[in-house]
Amino acid sequence: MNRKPNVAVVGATGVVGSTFLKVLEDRDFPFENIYMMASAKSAGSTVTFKGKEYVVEELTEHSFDKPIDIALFSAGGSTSEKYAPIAAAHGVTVVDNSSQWRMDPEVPLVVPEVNPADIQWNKGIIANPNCSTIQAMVVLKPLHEKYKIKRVIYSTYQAVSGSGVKGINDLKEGLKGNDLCQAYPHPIAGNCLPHIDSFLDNGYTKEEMKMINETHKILGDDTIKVTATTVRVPVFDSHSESINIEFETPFELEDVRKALADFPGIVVVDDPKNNVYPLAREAAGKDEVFVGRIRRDFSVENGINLWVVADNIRKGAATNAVQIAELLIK
Ligand code: 3JN
Repeated sequence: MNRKPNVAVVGATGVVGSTFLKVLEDRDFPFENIYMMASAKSAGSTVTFKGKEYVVEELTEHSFDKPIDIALFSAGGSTSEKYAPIAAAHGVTVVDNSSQWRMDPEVPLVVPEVNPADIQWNKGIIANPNCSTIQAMVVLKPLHEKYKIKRVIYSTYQAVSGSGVKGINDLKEGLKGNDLCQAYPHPIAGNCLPHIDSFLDNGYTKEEMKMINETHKILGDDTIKVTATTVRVPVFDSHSESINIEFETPFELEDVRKALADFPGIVVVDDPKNNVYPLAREAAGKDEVFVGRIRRDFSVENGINLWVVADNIRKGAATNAVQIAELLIK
């Protein structure tokens, strides 16, 4: 594109939407015009972007009649289901943060450090993966290339910001002794809830199945065996993940460490003797994926354990989407 794009932010008032604005500003994303959109409920409110106030427009079937090049959507699955195809039909490229289109074979599912080339076959919609998947992919990709992954076990420790304002309020109030349960069926303060999104007939939660299915699609390899347990913990920002991996081929720990350190978007934080390992509070507000506790799993052949932390609203959502938009305008 040899001019600056016109951009729409759909869901501009939500937790992810407002972080879209922060990330666009931080990365100095070039734009000609920017339009803030949201459902009727939030329309009319204002948001500040680059020091200027914008009135949030109501998202309607006519929102994309004006010339818009890129729309960043984070307004929930049903909004994406209805409006992403309308936008695409108007020539807009939608980067959608919901799960609505992720597993559609016509829709690329992209982590820019991992499978940037998939952007090229988009038909107007590109899906942003689930936050827990994104940070895992950045770490798995260089290792899958080098040693071929046979099996992965994910155990997640997910921040309440992943549940939006209600999750954040439940924890805030809980820490003051008020057991609010607006986002979760149980108090989150003082608890770990092995329950993210709804339960399916197979006993897994939707969040767990998202991690499994999206791993296959992004790495382009359905033969990898994947299982997951996703857990909500009383942490405000950043998802932490214990990732256990079995490789097809033998490895040296030093080579793994180097492959991770050399990969874009990864910071190795691994000096346990000095109490140095990735921490949720330190990852908050950052765009990288932090990995540490890199150690051999002695219980299997070619096994390894990792601790992986990233800001779920930035790299797990807004930053990844803006990076996709950056590739689009390159
Ligand atoms: O719970 C989290 O930490 C992440 C939540 C993600 C989420 C929440 C509601 C709906 C998603 C998602 O991105 O998969 C969705 C959805 O679009 O299905």
